[in-house]
Amino acid sequence: MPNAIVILTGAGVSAESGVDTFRDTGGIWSRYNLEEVATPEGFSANPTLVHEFYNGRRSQLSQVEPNATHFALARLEREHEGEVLLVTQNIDDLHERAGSKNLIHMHGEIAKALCAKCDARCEWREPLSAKVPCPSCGEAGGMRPDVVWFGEMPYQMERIYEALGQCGVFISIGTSGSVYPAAQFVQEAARAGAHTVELNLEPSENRLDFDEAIHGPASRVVPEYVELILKGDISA
Ligand code: BV8
Repeated sequence: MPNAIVILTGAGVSAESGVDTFRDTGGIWSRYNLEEVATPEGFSANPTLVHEFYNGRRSQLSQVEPNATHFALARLEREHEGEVLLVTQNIDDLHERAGSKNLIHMHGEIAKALCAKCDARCEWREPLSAKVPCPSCGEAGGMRPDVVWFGEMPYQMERIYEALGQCGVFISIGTSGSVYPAAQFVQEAARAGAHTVELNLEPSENRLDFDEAIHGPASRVVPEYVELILKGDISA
């Protein structure tokens, strides 16, 4: 696919909107035990704790706004002549609120709920608990946030790998490169001959896998890089 661009984003793109990251100082995993709140085993052991963890993050959605990074990526999708696929690890809705449309939430969305009993998904912006009955099957006790926990298969992997195999440029933004399979996307893209770029506050764990890296706050480096692409200085 000529001029196709694949972008991977992580928590760092929402940091300047006031959404906590996971592994920075004071991040989410320094306050919560990942095994207890982001695994199926943790959910079955203590659904109340897991619902409280996600209810807190869901309630934050209405208090935060997209930042310059989200808007720059939506502009790139609108103005770039080739396809731009945005794959995010984030479960917030800031990319879509900034106007991105060709978007995959590979780790799910906190504004959606999933019924473990009937597999129905629905928009959900209210607090969830085991008492909430599923709007589809009416059963209580099965509702969970529609997010991908550790040990679960991320969403739309086939479509992602197909796009990685055909893109001219792969850009990874605001991610520590510590969670798989997302952290391997750069190698998939490089195998297909793409130019690979890391735009991050600091070098990520897989920095050496990238052809190019620009370090600094996303709200500065991403709009600048988008400008270079749209001016034709970076050939996708
Ligand atoms: C899978 C849930 C296989 C939603 C998340 C044992 C069993 C099974 C699997 C494994 C295992 N051991 C290892 C694995 C693989 C595992 C994994 O990778 N573990 C890690 C810990 C080693 N992966 C999985 O389990 C995945 N599934 O492998 O399935 C399978 C096969 C067959 C059948 C079934 C299954 C599932 C992974 C998804 C887990 N869910 N979240 C939620 O609660 O959000 S992952 C979690 O980490 C978040 O989703 C987040 O997106 C993700 C990555 O974190 P980042 O986004 O990178 O955030 P982080 O804080 O780490 O970094 C922020 C970066 O931003 C930093 O670099 C910082 O410098 C930068 N930054 C900060 N501010 C700014 C900035 N940059 C720019 N500007 C700024 N202003």
